Amino acid sequence: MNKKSVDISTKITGVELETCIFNASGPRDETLTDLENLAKSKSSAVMMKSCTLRARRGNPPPRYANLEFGSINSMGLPNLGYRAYIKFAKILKKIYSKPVVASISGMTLKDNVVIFKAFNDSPVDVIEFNPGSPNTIGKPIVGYDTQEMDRLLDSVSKVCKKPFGVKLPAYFDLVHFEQIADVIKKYPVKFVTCINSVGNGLAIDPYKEKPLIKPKGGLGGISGKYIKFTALANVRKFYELFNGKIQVIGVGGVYSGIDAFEFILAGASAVQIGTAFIQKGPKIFGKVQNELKDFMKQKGYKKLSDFQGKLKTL
Ligand code: RRO
Repeated sequence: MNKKSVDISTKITGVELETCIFNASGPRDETLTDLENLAKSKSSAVMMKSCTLRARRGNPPPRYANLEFGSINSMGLPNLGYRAYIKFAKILKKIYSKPVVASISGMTLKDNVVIFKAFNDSPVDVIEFNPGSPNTIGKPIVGYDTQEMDRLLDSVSKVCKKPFGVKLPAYFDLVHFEQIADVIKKYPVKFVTCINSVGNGLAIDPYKEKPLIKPKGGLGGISGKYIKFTALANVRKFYELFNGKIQVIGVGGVYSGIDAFEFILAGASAVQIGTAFIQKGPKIFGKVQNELKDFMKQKGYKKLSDFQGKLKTL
């Protein structure tokens, strides 16, 4: 069996992806140049930066730092405003053949409704709703408030005509998985993406005796290898709770094909790459895809469904 005969294609909300590996919303996906670079890379979709009603400059720098095993950020949702991403999607769809995913992160319920409506008339294939950045100053993480999530999903479900999913923060308590899954199940949510960065970590430079990033006294979202195990647990729990009715996309600390394999084994239908894309550049997508194919080949697996969700018990 050569590598070609190993198929790592997938479908998200019925949209076909040549491989199950693409970029996470956030890193290097804010400008048209960024997005064209993603379209030219081996990322199997072009995921765009979370957008708001109006353009935002985000938090003051330094607002991102690489760490030994990942990163910390408090970008504060810098983006060009949703109209720019509708324009970019049109350009991308004209020139490149890849699925384009919009990420919507309105600051209020009303903003989200306006933005979702506007994307109905855009060529984006899928929408990932990001209701909870950990870094907007003065705002709690929405994903931790089930009532607010319910209100938001109710409103956007009523207006959205595209297939959409929800990007979730990390949960750490089994009761919280069940509570949020029960809310999500009420709506036509097609997938959840687990997980956003783990909010409000603090990285310190011991020599300067200062935090590494400036906003919020140094508190920011932790990503990369530090959060892989939390991400895997979140993928697994939601995979079990949704029973195949809602897909799960995994993200958090994917640097290798074996990382991706673990996410799919836990139940993910696709895997996104965030911090590793910042740190390694676009070559990370091909590297993870090739390593995943090699590992599957070693195991005698030919397609993702041979092992997806089939984590064994001890
Ligand atoms: O822009 C950000 O600060 C940001 C967002 Br919107 C998010 O969803 N997750 C994150 O770690 N940073």
